[in-house]
Amino acid sequence: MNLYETFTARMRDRGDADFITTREGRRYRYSDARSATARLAGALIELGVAPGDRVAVQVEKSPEAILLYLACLRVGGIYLPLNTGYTADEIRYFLSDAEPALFVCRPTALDEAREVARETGCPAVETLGTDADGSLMDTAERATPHEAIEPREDDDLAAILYTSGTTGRSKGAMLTHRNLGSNAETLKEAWRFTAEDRLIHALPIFHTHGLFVGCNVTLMAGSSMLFLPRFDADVIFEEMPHGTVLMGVPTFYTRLVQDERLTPETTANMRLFVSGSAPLTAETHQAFQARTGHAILERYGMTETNMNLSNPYDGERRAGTVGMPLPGVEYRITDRETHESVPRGEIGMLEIRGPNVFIGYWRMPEKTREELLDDGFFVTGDLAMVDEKGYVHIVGRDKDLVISGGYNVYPKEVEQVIDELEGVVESAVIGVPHPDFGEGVTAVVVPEPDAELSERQVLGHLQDRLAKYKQPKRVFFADSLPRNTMGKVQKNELRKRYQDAYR
Ligand code: MLC
Ligand code: AMP
Repeated sequence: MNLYETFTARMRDRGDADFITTREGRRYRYSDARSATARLAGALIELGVAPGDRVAVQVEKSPEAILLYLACLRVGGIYLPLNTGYTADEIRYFLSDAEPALFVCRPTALDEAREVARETGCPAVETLGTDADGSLMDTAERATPHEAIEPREDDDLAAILYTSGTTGRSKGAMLTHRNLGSNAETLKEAWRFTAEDRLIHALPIFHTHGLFVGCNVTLMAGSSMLFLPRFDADVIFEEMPHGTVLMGVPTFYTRLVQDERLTPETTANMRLFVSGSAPLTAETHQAFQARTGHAILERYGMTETNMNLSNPYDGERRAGTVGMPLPGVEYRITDRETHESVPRGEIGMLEIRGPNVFIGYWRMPEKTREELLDDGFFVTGDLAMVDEKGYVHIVGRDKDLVISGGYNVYPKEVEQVIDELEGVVESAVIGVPHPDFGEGVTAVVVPEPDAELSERQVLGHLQDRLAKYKQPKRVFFADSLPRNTMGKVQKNELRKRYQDAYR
């Protein structure tokens, strides 16, 4: 069934209730959202989007961007959101790989977007601004509203989300209507979402966390969301008395606990704080609880799988753990080579199976086979162990990945760009403890003997090539990189060497 059809039932029930509001006084009731979505669906059809077509979207956060996502579902399109931090170089790859029928960009980026679209053969480019403006909105205004909902099978694609790969090439995770619908329904129940809830939404809406966890759960429950352009502690404190739930990456919580305004009184109206996308330290969990009486609910997910494990709503939320499998989700902790389960309490590879697990990487059958096993389990690349009470601990990663402020950065991708710079022999990119972002992207560069390379030059070279969050916070120089007997760079050694870089 088309996921939009499931949402429509909620929209009908909720009629005049708020769906999305903003601090600037913008307001979409559920009934407004339905009609705006029909107009946007009419525009998509007029622009040539047919069922199964990809719609690539790189726009700033706005209520209309969510309506566009819904309109895309409605016409049977495949929504492809892109981080606003991606550079033209990065976008070129996504468009050439996904071959969208339409690219929706920011009004200020139109010239660049047209150029990239021309190079990659994308037939249509429209704009969407943050004030219900842009050419897409103009087209929607004129278009005949499209009231029908395109029939879809459970396994038809609803979205493709790109996630960087260890080889440096991003992979498009193919998510179906069933994947998104089942997870939203499960989370609504598990976290007790109701029509009374008001989510303070401060995450970006181009990744799983802000888009699917935040918005799909809201839609499933018929709740409302306050849409904030970004995380800003001052605004969060102003809004908590009017909100009930906050979803954030650990950086949200480390910033909040440093703020003296965090008290039982300022959080009294809130019923739930959820954390995910990166590890929340036990210290932050405990400090938050001591200051507010609220135990943050930590959960674990991935682009490929939506949400898998969650601490309980009722019962102990154990600091430093990601809880237990959500209903319908299975996990096992295995030996990396054999995929046999390891004895309880031992560390192994975390594998996940369930209706939430994606169906593969877009046009990458081999990559898909490596990570999605024949028996349906997905190999996450995360190392885990289960404790005596059945709570799962994520203890490390078997993949070369840095998570900075909840954004994934694959070192390989950054290293490849650094290595192109003249005077560089080779480089290694690592994550080391960072007080704000959890891990700080850090580069270690080996220059040619007579090259005069500076940190500034290396960063300057990356400036227009990689999104800001992927750029190293520091660049160090070394005569050589430590290697094991197989010739592999020993990143553990480097992480130890630079562990105090941000302290
Ligand atoms: C911003 N900067 C970052 C950064 N965010 N650098 C590294 N890592 C980040 N995450 C840059 C800015 O460009 C700026 O550079 C400088 O760092 C300081 O910025 P800031 O003003 O302090 O950042 P802010 O806007 O407050 O953003 C920080 C943040 C944000 C943590 C609030 O990054 C954020 O909202 N992250 C959420 C990511 C997310 O949604 N992840 C979910 C993925 S889905 P300069 O030089 O210009 O000053 C997923 C699955 C799952 O993982 O399980 O959920
Ligand atoms: P992404 O590919 O952006 O979806 O990021 C998924 C990765 O984020 C997972 O594979 C984990 O490494 C990490 N992650 C998500 N939630 C948690 C969590 N609660 N604790 C530790 N790591 C997490």
